[in-house]
Amino acid sequence: MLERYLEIHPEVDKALKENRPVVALESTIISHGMPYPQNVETAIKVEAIIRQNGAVPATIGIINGKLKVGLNSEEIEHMAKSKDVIKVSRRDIPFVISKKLDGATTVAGTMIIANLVGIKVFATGGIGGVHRGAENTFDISADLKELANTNVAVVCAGAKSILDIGLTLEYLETHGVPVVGYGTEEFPAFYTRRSGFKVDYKVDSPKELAAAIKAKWDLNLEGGLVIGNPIPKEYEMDYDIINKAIEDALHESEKLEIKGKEITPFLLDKIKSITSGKSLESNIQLVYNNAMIGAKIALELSKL
Ligand code: PSU
Ligand code: MN
Repeated sequence: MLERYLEIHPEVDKALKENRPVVALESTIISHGMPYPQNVETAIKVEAIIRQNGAVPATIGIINGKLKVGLNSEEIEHMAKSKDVIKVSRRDIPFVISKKLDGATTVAGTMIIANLVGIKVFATGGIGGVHRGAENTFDISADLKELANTNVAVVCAGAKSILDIGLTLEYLETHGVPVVGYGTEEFPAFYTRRSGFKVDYKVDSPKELAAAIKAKWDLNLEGGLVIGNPIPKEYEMDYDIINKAIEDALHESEKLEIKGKEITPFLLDKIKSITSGKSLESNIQLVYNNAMIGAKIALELSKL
């Protein structure tokens, strides 16, 4: 029945059948998270990093209504260039299928499709969360509810302060989603290694993490995990500079009344302009770092 909707790349399919490590990657980061051509370059290099670390990459997206697990390089190029690719979260999937559209999957969308085919580890940049001012706007990313329900471990560089990091962590706590620090006691804030908020557990090796992930799902403790992997020191941004840029970008979005799914892409683009591209360079580097750790976790999990 699922075959009707899914197209799994032969290399990914083979790896899954042989229980070899596979790492899922999202496509919203390509189509709505970074400009062309840095988006394609990043997407291609991320796949190479995953291979170098012993796993098979599976970039996930929707092409012509088919759920694709493992986009090829032309498909990645298409996601990166086309203006007609829809940002796809949970609610969008049925309609992008029925209307045979192209869709770039968010963290939530990617988790759903990864879970359908049994991919357990997913590497990305940052997760969506509770937006600042959510007490008025109700803007809480569907990524959080997906993390509550869907069994995929998400390696990210934390949450940006375009979000309310404290409320995001509260939401995850309520829904029983473990928030783990990879080599850190503090939840990272994407562009910076520190956020001022503690993680639930610090882990120091992929092996230790794999054991916890296995225990969680062996016991049917449904849902994902957030693995916060701080940006490497050399690419970290200055705390005050990035937070000023974020404040300015937020002001601009309020002035222009940007809402709903447009807001995260709008803010990312604004922050990039305000920092003259520095935030983009940091963003790219933290994704590489997450791909490496994601591959190592997938490798350890495949041994258990
Ligand atoms: N954060 C980033 N880059 C991104 C996103 C978030 O630094 O590209 C994307 C991810 O796909 C994430 C989505 O799942 O934005 C969240 O969007 P929303 O807040 O509309 O749920
Ligand atoms: Mn939202």
